[in-house]
Amino acid sequence: MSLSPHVKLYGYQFSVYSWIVRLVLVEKGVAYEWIEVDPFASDVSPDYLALNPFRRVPALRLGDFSLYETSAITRFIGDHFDGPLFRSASTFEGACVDQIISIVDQYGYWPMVRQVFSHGCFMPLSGEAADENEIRDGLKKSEVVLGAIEALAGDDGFLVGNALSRADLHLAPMVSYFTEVPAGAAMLAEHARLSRWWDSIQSRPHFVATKPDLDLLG
Ligand SMILES: N[C@@H](CCC(=O)N[C@@H](CS)C(=O)NCC(=O)O)C(=O)O
Repeated sequence: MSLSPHVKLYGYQFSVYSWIVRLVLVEKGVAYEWIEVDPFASDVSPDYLALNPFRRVPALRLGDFSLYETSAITRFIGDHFDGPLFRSASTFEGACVDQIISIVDQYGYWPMVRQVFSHGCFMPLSGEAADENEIRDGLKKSEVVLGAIEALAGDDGFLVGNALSRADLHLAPMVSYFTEVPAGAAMLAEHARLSRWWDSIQSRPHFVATKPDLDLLG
């Protein structure tokens, strides 16, 4: 009997990008093995750097096949494994999913996560000195991102169309971290459609089950 290779996900427990891939795997019903890699450590192993030379997480491995870059990984999971969820399609909706993922990656991650969340939550909890200027600048840049996605979001509780897509799961972990900071939560509340979306997405059982435990910090 030959066993098919199983998915190995290399990620960091507090990483939003690793969380996105975990979410897509569990929503799709794909079992995986988690391998913890801290990309901020000084001693990231050469074996991991062979998987991702940019020293970022996550990376995925399936037998001899390996992949990094989160949107490529989630597209692969949607298309490779059985079931209709997250199949890519060259339709209007497929393009809108890619558009939101790209906005999140290019304009959202840094201000929402690395400026507002890191300096407003992660660093204080870890006992590191935070910089208020980073929070202020991050909030200003996040406002543009939230405004753009608010204008694109649908009314049915999903960002694109009337069903869960990779776009929802790409944004949700970043909004979760952003709203850990009171000023971030207040900013999200000013966006009616995104607030409704957030209420429904954050109560999904898989979202709750995969949420990093920030109490472990510090
Ligand atoms: N473009 C990458 C970004 C991944 C990324 O930035 N991951 C963060 C953790 S959430 C990381 O590894 N950071 C390490 C660093 O900035 O040195 C992707 O889509 O996977």
